[in-house]
Amino acid sequence: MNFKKILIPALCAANAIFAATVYQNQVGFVTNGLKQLVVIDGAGKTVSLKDSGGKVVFSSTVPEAQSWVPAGTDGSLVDFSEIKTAGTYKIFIGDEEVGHPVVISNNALEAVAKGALKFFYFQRASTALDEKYAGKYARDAGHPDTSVKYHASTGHDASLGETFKAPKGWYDAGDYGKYIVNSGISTYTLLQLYQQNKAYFDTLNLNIPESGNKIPDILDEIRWNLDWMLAMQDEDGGVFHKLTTLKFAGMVMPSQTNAQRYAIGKGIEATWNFAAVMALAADIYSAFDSKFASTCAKAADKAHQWAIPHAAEKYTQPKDVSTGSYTGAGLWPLRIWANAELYRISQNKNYMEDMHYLPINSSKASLQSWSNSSMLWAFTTATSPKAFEKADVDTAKAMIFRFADEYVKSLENNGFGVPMVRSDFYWGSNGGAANKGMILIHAYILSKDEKYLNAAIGIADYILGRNPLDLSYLTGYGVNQVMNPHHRPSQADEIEAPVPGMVAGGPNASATDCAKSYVDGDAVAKSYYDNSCSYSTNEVAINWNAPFAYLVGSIQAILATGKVYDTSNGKSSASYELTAIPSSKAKFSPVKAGSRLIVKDNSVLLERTAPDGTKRYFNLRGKKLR
Ligand code: 9MR
Repeated sequence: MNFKKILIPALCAANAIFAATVYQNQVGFVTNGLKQLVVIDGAGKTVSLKDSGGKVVFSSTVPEAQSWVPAGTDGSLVDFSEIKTAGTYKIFIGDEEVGHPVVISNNALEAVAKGALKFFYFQRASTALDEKYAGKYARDAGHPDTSVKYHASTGHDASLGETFKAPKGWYDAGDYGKYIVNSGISTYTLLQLYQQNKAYFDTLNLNIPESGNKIPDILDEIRWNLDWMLAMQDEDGGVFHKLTTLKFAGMVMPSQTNAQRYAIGKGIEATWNFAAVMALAADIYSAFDSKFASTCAKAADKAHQWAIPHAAEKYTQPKDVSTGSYTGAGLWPLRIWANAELYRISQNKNYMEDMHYLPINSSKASLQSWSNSSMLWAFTTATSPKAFEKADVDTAKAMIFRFADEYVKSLENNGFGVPMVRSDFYWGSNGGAANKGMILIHAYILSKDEKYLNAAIGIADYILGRNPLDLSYLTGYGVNQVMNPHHRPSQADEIEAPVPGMVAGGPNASATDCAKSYVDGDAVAKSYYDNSCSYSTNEVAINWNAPFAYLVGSIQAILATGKVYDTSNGKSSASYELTAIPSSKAKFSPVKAGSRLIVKDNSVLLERTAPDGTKRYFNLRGKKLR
């Protein structure tokens, strides 16, 4: 028997059990920014970083481990921000090399910011992707959307078989649908990224077909989606909810699908959302294309005119449709957001009046998502103090700091330095994390207090590898990358590596698909499966990439330029004369919130009417009926 053969692997295994582990951002740290890593099982040992010549440039004792509940394991947070020289470093615990190379440079996050933005190019519908821009991911055009039918749910007579054109736009996610509600928040997030970091993005080259046309590439990319959104407005001003097939396509390339595409639904959520986004676009594009900008402003106002008398007309998913529903977005948050954006570009008091049809209450806010836009109202209002009344600006700021302070507080005694809690691990948790980062960046812009910027950096680090799976959730970037996202082109293109620059949805403690057996109640941050069968943990989506691009783009721009958005310039650069029908003149009386007993479907039910007009029914024991 060869004892050596048995002994050596056994010793190595023992070593592996007792060796410390390091989790870290696997992509890079901006030279003048916060730099942290997490050590597991290393308390009391010496952690050091050595430069490429083997010289120790940082050394410290690993502190006591502290808990971070989502990881299910304690960690010791080590801060090596004192290294201010660009380079690539190796991490050692004692004499043992651990973790991954640490890259420090002035533009460490620029590649990921560009990559996350380039994703939107890869998601373009109705065009071929040329090798010049897409490299090996070049593909044929799909979904021209020049012959889109009206589904009966749009209010059009579907039996006439009429079609209309709504090309362009971005595919929503791993599927080929285009959904107004979700593309609206994504577009707004990217517009804000530009608005707040103009100097940086004016010259950032994304290598897209429009590069070099004198318009910043990020705005060219956003325009691709705005053009589609504009085509989704019906003649009466209402906006169709989505443009999809009736069922999801198979796992094929865009050019291989030919099922009929429909405009589906026309509802208040899409219409408010559209109005808000178009109004912000009208401001931003006025500097580059005043005709287009004024088209956006008029479209926003027309949407508003439809919205007021149809304020309770929520989208419901038709029975014959099974693509993403995006139903149930809060109506009050949408309404205040759209009115604020419209007021900001016109100063027309009718919008202000409609924004205040209910008191704006900061305690009603929740983290922004496709289903809740109250923070989008807050971002715009808080950063435009010259455009809004002081009371509203104060409320908006209170909303931002309420969340930002809560996140910063959650970093106390937090072993991973990540401001996320157990309940943050839902479908699209990485998008939620990035959206928290967006709140923190706003708190930083408004206060210049570094604790907010640092907390935001912690979130970027988490997504780029400082997590208990030692995984970079951004395809194409990092040492251990996501390789099998639920993304049709990546699955069908026969290229091993997925399309780069995509943020995977992330751990989901409620996953019920093939990731179910990976759900870990004791370590929710591990409830993830890098397999394309898991749409609930491993799909990609524009509304997750957009806040991630906002987060890393803002951090890079702020640290590299040393400039922070000056909110005293937060007024709109253009002022539009808009019709703005006052809510009082519309044939619509705001509903009174409350409850009453009614007889319905042969039984006595409790009917609850929310302030936005939504009705819900309960039986007398309180069980929700529909
Ligand atoms: O992001 C959406 C998530 O909040 C929902 O829980 C989930 C289930 O309804 O749907 C997600 O959105 C998907 C959409 O319905 C269709 N395109 C892919 C989206 C990302 O998974």
